[in-house]
Amino acid sequence: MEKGNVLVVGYAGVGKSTLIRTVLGDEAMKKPCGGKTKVASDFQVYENKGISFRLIDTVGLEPGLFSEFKAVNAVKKWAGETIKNKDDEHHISAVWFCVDRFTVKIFPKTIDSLMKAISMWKNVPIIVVITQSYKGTDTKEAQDIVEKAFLSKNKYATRLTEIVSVVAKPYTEKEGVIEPPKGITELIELTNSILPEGYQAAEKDIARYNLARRRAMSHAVVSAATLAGITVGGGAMPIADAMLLKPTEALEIEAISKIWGIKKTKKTKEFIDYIIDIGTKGTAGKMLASGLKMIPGLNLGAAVINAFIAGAIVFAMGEVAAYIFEQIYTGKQTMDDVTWVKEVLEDKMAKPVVDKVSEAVENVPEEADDEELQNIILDVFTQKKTA
Ligand SMILES: Nc1nc2c(ncn2[C@@H]2O[C@H](COP(=O)(O)OP(=O)(O)OP(=O)(O)O)[C@@H](O)[C@H]2O)c(=O)[nH]1
Ligand SMILES: [Mg+2]
Repeated sequence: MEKGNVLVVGYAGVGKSTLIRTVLGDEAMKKPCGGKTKVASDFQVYENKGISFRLIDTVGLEPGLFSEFKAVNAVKKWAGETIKNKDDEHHISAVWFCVDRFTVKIFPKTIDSLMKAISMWKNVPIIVVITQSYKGTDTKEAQDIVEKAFLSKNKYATRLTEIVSVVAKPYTEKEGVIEPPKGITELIELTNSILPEGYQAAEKDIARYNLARRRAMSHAVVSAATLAGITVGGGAMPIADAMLLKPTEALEIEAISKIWGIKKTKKTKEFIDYIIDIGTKGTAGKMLASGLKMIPGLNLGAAVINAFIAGAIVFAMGEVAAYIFEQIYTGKQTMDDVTWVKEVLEDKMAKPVVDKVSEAVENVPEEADDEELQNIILDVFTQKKTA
């Protein structure tokens, strides 16, 4: 299948590589694809076979140096070679210009040099991506600044396709509130829609791809929450008191619900509370507690073990919540009937936690720090059973 190429540019540290990783997935980042051309260190080309465009990650420079945008010049060469060869594998179909909440302030001053840097691609549509658009940052103001800058010159105005605000990676606030990724599936749909016809993926393929992205973004939230759970568990006894993890789980599940487009209403709040209740003091929570207590030789006095168990519980709770929201998102289940939720929590949360903890607990190093515990948990839960 022919693919479009999207050139991703922006100043150093605004979040280009982080965004690309979330859009294409961890797997895609392991092996850049340069085609036949030797890829320069100033830029890398990545792809995921599930989506209709490649992303070209460039090394950002400090603001003010756009006229010497080395990486873009390297991409120019890469693209230019094949124009001569009449091969449009290296054709640039769109530009994502990334700015964050700091660099957006100088955007009006730098737009000329930006446009000059990409002047080789005259009619290529531009999407401005406002990265790291966390809660509390004035997204509207940032978008206005960008829009005004483009409207200031006629020849720029026609190039701006859209301004999209994103969070590419979960962002944990001081109070433990996790802000989930946002704007990613919209950016993917939008980019696909502006590719030349014939490159565009069908709607159902985009939907399938975005479903996988939502899963991956949920998983990223679960990883962040697991780390928070480990911290809580290191200072307390999660088996003796399942309620200790309730706040962490509530923040985790709320963040995941946003990824699946679950609106914040009274009904959804009750639904989330129900999940937490079943998983803590309800049937699944009880199964979990008694199962853990029966694991032979489990030293519940050790802080590292408690931290491990707490992390495992938060991990499994999050994965199950992601599964539950996916069922609702895809229309396979509803929030009206909740008996299925109870079963899912028993089968996919309580049982696996007991199994995995009994399987892995012996190998938890006594001096493991929180990050090590997090990695062990991610490993044991994502491992396929060998038996
Ligand atoms: N939590 C969170 N961190 C982010 C996000 N975007 C970027 N960051 C962080 O910001 C830092 C810079 O991000 P990069 O993706 O490396 O930025 P870049 O634009 O590729 O930078 P250069 O390659 O130097 O041009 C990293 O520490 C990222 O983890 C985001 O959406 N959420
Ligand atoms: Mg980078």
